[in-house]
Amino acid sequence: MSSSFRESTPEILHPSDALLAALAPYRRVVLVSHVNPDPDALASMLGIKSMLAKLQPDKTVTMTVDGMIARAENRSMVRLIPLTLEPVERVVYDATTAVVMVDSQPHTGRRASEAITPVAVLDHHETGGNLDGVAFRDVRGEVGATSTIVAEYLMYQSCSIPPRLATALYYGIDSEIAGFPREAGPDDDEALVKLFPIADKDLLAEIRNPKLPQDYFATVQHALANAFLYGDVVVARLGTVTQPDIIAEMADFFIRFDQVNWALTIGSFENLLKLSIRSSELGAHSGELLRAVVDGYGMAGGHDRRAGGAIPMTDLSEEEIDKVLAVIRKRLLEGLKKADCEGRRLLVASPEIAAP
Ligand SMILES: [Mn+2]
Repeated sequence: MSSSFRESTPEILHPSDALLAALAPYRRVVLVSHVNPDPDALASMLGIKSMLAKLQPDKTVTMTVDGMIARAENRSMVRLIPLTLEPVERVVYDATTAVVMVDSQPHTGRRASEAITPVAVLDHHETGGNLDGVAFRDVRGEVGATSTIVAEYLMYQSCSIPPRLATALYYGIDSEIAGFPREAGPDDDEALVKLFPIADKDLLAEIRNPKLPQDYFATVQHALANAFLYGDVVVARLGTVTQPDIIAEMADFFIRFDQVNWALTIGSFENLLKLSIRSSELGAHSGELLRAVVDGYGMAGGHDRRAGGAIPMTDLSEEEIDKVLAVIRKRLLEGLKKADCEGRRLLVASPEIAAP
């Protein structure tokens, strides 16, 4: 295809060509994602960096971390791939810097700062952000992972995908669509099939099975002791957690209970009350439900079967937090038409056996 043909018919440009064109005038690229990035966000950044290293090699490309790498699997991914990440608050921007946002959109409450408008946004979340002023957008709600989009770019651009990059992208997709029912499409499956033969399977196994800190088990204990059932809805309070991703992890845990179709977990981390919701049904519209539940208090968004939200609680006393949580539970149960369900503990306290 000649370049003049491309220029005269921009509508047939592959999105990767359009992204490269949008980034061409800049000397530096800063890759950003959502707070506490997950494997999909991390792999997407690595994939874009790799594509630019081949096709626009004069650029300096920086991958960033907003918040922390929290979950043990994500920490092992960063250590083992390995990934070099700059804390996003330390990055200095100038006129030659293009920000590329992956796995998130501006103004969705999922970033520490919205000060810089990205030149490009690649995402698969159904929760729309504010894309005003964003020159390049590739947002595909039907795709299960942003890494799928990035893998497609690399393959379309004939960029080599070495084993470690393939491992990262494979895990980015697989970890994102691992639940049941699957929120994935044919594009995700095609990417997985193409990446798996190249991926380092031993590295993948090591990333998936990291050692867990004691805090992890303490949170599990706290969650089990403070889980309540309302019909087929389980609501679990996790108290104050030492890493924020465990709130979603515990929602994934509780949704597997065979008596529930909905799980909501709530924990405090730093100055936020964080919520995570799961449904075991397709067509559940979890993101919309959670947005309605936290309306007026905070923000939420996500996918059909899973969503997350956060409520700032800097100025709230314990009493006020309890009041907010009571409203949240009431709204959730009303939204799910379970308002008349009597709450009961998931488990009775288990007796402690004398130490041997
Ligand atoms: Mn994602």
